Amino acid sequence: MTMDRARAEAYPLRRREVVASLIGQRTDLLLVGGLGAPSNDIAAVGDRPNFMPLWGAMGGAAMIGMGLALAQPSKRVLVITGDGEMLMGMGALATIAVKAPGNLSIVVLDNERYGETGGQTTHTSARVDLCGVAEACGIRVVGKVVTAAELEAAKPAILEFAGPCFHVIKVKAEQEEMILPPKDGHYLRDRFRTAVLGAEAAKL
Ligand SMILES: Cc1ncc(C[n+]2csc(CCOP(=O)(O)OP(=O)(O)O)c2C)c(N)n1
Ligand SMILES: [Mg+2]
Repeated sequence: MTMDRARAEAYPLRRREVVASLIGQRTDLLLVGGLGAPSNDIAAVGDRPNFMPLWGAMGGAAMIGMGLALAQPSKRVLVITGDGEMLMGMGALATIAVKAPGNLSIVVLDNERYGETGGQTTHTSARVDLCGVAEACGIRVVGKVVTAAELEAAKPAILEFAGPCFHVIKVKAEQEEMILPPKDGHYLRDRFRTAVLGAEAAKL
């Protein structure tokens, strides 16, 4: 198995710009961030009540997004996670395809690395194709993005199309400044529940 270290350094898209261009100042999306860099990317755009960063639960982001999407069918749920995190919970794609929440969209920022722990190459730097896995599972909308033009073209699918939607966005392997979201679990839970349900209902 060849792990290609150099390729990801040459990908044109930069993760911070990708995330900023996807979420902008939107407060209507329910955002789930995979642990580490993807959550930092969202925090760099702006930490908001509609954002649930995961500080652990590696491999669980897509499944947490699925539960949220099923529970809140009138809201768009966007999961932004990393390739290492998605690889760890790949089985989620089968369940997501079968439950098929139309309001769920998953974006994998694929730098072909475990960035957080020192940049070890992941299986996507070799032969593993997460879009192929999602397609084989039967996820309705699947796309791979490498260029800025492809990102623009994919935006309506990522943000609006009836899903489930799954996109792999190849991003340059680079270390960004750490901009950490809040860490306190109780605070994050209460803040997110209030954002989703309103202050009164969130108290129950
Ligand atoms: C179960 C578990 N294993 C390992 C870790 C350590 N860990 C934290 S983040 C991370 C890498 C995440 O890689 P990826 O999802 O690709 O994100 P990137 O930083 O590359 O954007 C690892 C291995 C962990 N937190 N939990
Ligand atoms: Mg990664």
